[in-house]
Amino acid sequence: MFRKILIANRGEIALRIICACKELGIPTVAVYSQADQHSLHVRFADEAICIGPPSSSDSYLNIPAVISAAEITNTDAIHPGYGFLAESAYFAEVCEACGITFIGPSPEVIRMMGDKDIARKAMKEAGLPIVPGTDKIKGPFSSAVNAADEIGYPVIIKAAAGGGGKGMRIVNSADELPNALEVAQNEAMSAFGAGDVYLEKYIPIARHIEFQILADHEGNVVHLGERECSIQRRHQKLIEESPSPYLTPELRAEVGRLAVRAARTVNYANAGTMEFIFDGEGHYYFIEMNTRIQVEHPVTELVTGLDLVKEQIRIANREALEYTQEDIVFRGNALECRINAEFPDTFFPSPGTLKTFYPPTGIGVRVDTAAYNEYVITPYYDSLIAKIITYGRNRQESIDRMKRALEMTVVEGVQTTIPLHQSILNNDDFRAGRIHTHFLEQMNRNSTRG
Ligand code: MV4
Repeated sequence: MFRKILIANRGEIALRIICACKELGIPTVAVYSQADQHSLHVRFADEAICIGPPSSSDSYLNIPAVISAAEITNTDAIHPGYGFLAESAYFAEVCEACGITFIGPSPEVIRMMGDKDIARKAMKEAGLPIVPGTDKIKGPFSSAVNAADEIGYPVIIKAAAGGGGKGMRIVNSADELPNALEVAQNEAMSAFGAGDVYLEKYIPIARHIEFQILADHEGNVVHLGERECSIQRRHQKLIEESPSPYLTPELRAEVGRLAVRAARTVNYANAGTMEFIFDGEGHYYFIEMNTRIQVEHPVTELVTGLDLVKEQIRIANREALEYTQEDIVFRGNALECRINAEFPDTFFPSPGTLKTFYPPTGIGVRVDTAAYNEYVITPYYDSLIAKIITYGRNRQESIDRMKRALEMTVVEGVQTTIPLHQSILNNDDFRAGRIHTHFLEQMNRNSTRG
């Protein structure tokens, strides 16, 4: 097993990785920015090294600083968590060149999945259905207009280097398309340093459902079912759950089999997620693959009983999966509410000091957080305060537990998403499982109408 693992991250996910390392008996190294010197990941790791000033680009994204911390501490593996360097193929290459194991897939597969247009083609090749669409738009916009006519409006422009909704733009007619393409390319260029965009048919009312897979270096691959992630604001997920109220056991097995086959085709090794759009008429389409551990991984852990972070570490250590698909049992229902420091109406961040922080406890409740009383939410990083995850024998029970858990949560000093979560949990459509990509807009329309 690894001598020592450096955690190239902060906040709740850094603590989550420390939990896994402690249980596996592996010493840990925390890295932290000057803004994070009083953080719990610094306190709970066996060693801690400051890697720079508060801004992410000078610290958590600073590859030479992270690698130096690993060398100084004689670390032989790095876990990147999510965000920051987690999907940097270049960082994975630098780790490899320095003789440090990157706890994630190969640089080649990160690079392939990081280009959404290439990922689409690779997954199509591997047998997954993809949304009708185009390659990267090259040359005059007239060719894009012709392609869009063929696909049929509405179409959606997506940045090839994007993902997670960044740089997306919906286009309803041919006369809007040239201008929208220009704007999208410029946006993509300034956000990602690459202006390439492609088109897909836009599925207006859809469900966003992702499949979790685990794959080792020997070609063993299992799927761990799905997470329903349709409830988002500004393309940030708000609530996730497993299983999806939409999927039958048959459909789950069908899509799961395809996801497993696709992962094997690209020689994937790590935890990974295939995102799909379901159109509500029996069709589903692959849209992108995430090559990291995700924020919402706990709901899958609760319904499968597996520890996904430990599995990532074992896989990176070239151990074989200890189970096959038949051993994976889905039991009960889990729900995750992301508690962010933000204004409930505008979704703008609300940084500040948590004057009181009392997380909920009790049966069926898990809280992943790095917050405490007097913890400061800075404007430098994302505004996540805590993930509250509830588990129940069925969806009704995990919803009931979530409602009481939110009532028994105290966050004073900043505005939070808790009131928004409470209105969602009380919404009849949500409770009936009638959720889709425009659920929040619809809920807000209905409530302002009275
Ligand atoms: C789509 C889509 C409909 N049609 N692609 C959003 C996040 C990114 N990972 C992919 N996303 C979507 N891609 C096609 N071809 C719908 C979404 C989507 C969404 C869109 C608008 C408003 C909310 C949304 C929530 C989840 C997914």
